[in-house]
Amino acid sequence: MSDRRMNDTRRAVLDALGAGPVSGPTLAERLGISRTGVWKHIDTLRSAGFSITSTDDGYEVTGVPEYGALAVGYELDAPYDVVFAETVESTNDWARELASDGCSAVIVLADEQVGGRGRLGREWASPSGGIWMSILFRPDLPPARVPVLTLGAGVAVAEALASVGIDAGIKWPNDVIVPHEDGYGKIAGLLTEMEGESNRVSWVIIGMGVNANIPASSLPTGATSVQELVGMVDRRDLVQRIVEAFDSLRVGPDTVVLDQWRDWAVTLGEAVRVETASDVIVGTAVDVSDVGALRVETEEGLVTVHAGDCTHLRHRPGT
Ligand code: BT5
Repeated sequence: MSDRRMNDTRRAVLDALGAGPVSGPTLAERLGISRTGVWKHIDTLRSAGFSITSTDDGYEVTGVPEYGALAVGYELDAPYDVVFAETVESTNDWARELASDGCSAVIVLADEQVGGRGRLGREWASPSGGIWMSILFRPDLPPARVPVLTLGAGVAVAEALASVGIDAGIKWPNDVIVPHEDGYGKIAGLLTEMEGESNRVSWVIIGMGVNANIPASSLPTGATSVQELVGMVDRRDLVQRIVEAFDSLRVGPDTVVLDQWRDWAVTLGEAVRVETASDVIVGTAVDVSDVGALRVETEEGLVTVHAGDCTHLRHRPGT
């Protein structure tokens, strides 16, 4: 059996187990494999960290591994394959390789990145314990609408962080931050990459870096982490929440994404300074446009900014 078919069958075994206890013969019949084949898959899943007990009603999952491809894929309510490695250069780079191999709908995860990237080639610190994830998919969209996907990803991350008790907000365009009295800490960042032609995207990769189970002392100044704020979390649960929330936003109307983004945004209403490739814009951020651009009220009138680095003038990072 090819590795791919073997993996597909293993996932099918897990899917069947996720629905409740199921007997060996039923599994064998459903999946079109022998009873020895079922037993081998169960054995492999046990070696991968799943606790599977044999009850009178059949096999039952009683424990899931802490993290990894099978753990995240188990009971994930979104249509993605999951791949995982302990250490990679960058999950976005790995996702790009998968995209050039023709793959789609893949979640790429790593425990540690040694060449994590931010925007404009900046370094992204990615020690072990974080959520370093790239979601690869092929939406039927013009490139102009891709920035709205980034906003949706920010909403998904902020919502997931709220579920563990973190009061996060989104700083346009791609930072998830935790405001405090006289500044803010950056807890997550997003890096969206795409390939396509003027009217249609070929693939999109949304890179998400969430400082999860990492002490703030291992992160750059101005950064904070889940561990620092609320203690260690279940990364599997957090990843599943992020992916499920992101996926339901991305298949829905842009207006819903934009409205939810407005609810999470801490940039709107703030005095901001936005550095673009060619300009510096200072004023009050008043809204986002229907393609996710920031509208800034300046002394010269309303300016729409599509890309740039935004600083909130009242709250500076790490201060
Ligand atoms: C970002 O860039 O915020 C995008 C970060 C995306 C990281 C993910 S992890 C999975 C995927 N694979 C990758 O290789 N990347 C993506 P930007 O807005 O340019 O912010 C970068 C700046 O944030 C740096 O210059 C530092 O000042 C700061 N920084 C670096 N590492 C950080 C961290 N772990 N937490 C908070 N801030 C950090």
